Amino acid sequence: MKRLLLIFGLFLILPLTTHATLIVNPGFEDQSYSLGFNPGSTGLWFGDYVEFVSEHNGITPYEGETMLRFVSTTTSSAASTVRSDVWQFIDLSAYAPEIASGLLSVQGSAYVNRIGDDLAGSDVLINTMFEFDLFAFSGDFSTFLTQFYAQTYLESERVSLLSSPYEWQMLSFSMAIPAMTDFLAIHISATENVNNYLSGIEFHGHYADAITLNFLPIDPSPAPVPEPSTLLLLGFGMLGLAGLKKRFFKE
Ligand SMILES: [Ca+2]
Ligand SMILES: [Ca+2]
Ligand SMILES: [Ca+2]
Repeated sequence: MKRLLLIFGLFLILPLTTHATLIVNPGFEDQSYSLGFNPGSTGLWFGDYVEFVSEHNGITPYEGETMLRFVSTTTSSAASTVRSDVWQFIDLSAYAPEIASGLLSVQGSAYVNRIGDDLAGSDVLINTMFEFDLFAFSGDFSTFLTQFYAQTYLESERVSLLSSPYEWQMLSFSMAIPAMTDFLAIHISATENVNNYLSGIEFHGHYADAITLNFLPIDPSPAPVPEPSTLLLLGFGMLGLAGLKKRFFKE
């Protein structure tokens, strides 16, 4: 039994260690982009009107030569909504056995930056909000929009930030992958939470770079049952420890 669990454990962890990140083009270095919300492919950024730029408004990419610049809240330069959305689908079919085990978690991180009110011109104030989230879906990614609007996805996790100007700030989350998951959709956005433009350029200097999404393998072997509770804590591993710490000491 012990040996079986060990083999299972290795099987679980081996394919994961070879993947640094699940995101394709994580730093927006490749100009590939699909304008709109039915890209027909995984591993490609898609969504509202954005640009991949080098130095812009005095802000340089967090990493590499280029970064994402949010421009408009829709797929054109004239808009009436409030969020510039960029997505990528992640096909998890290669990890079906591990996902079925229900033991996989992922951790995501993204860097965002923006100009300050000094460059706001007649607008006086610049929008400050960024959001970063992840959705787990069952089924084919062609059902994304239908499922998204019907909120029939399996799980979601969101972090948001009222950002500071001229400073790369990190957003991060972790999420357990539900056992029925077929694909993930990672999403990053800038929101018009201060000035809402109905036409023209909606964001005058809002950027993102270095998006990551990595598996956090959870040790499938059963925790030992020692008497002292401190030893029991060790059995949960680093993830569990961090989670418990948060829960116990945050409030
Ligand atoms: Ca970059
Ligand atoms: Ca939008
Ligand atoms: Ca708008």
